[in-house]
Amino acid sequence: MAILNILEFPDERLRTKATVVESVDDDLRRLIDDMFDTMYDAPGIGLAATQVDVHRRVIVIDVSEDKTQPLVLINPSYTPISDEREPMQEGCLSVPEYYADVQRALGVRLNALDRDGNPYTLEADGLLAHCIQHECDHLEGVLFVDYLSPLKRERVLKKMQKRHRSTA
Ligand code: GNR
Ligand code: NI
Repeated sequence: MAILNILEFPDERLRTKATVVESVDDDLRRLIDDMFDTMYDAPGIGLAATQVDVHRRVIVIDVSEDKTQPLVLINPSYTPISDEREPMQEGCLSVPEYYADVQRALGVRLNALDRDGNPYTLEADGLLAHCIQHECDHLEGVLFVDYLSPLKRERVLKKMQKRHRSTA
């Protein structure tokens, strides 16, 4: 059990593209347990390995209010269920204290491996669908602030630079 350090924007390591997990073993399960500890401690509803500087395709999610729906996504991929999109206010543990509306697919069909390495499929909408897309973006080095207008992104950058000056 360990709380891992979460990288913060504009740390360039958040731009790393994660590599495919070849074997789901005890070492990986230890990482997953630490990621859950880190996510619940933060607190957040999802965490991608990229955010803790591990560049492998691993995500943990729990959108429940009482920590009862832990989801493990290894080598995830998804397809939108329809062309419908919806905006939702998003935040990110790597961009603390900043929230903005992001348009994403309303529903997605997810394919991934669970913590035993078994494949599963899941259909999601609402918050879970947004979270899946947000976390899969992290594995590609993409952050939700990338979808904002240049002006808004510049404001986020300034805010984060100020934060890092005062907490360094
Ligand atoms: O805690 C989080 N909340 C959230 C809200 C709306 C859409 C996505 C998220 S994910 C975020 C945690 C995080 O940064 N995961 O990468
Ligand atoms: Ni995030």
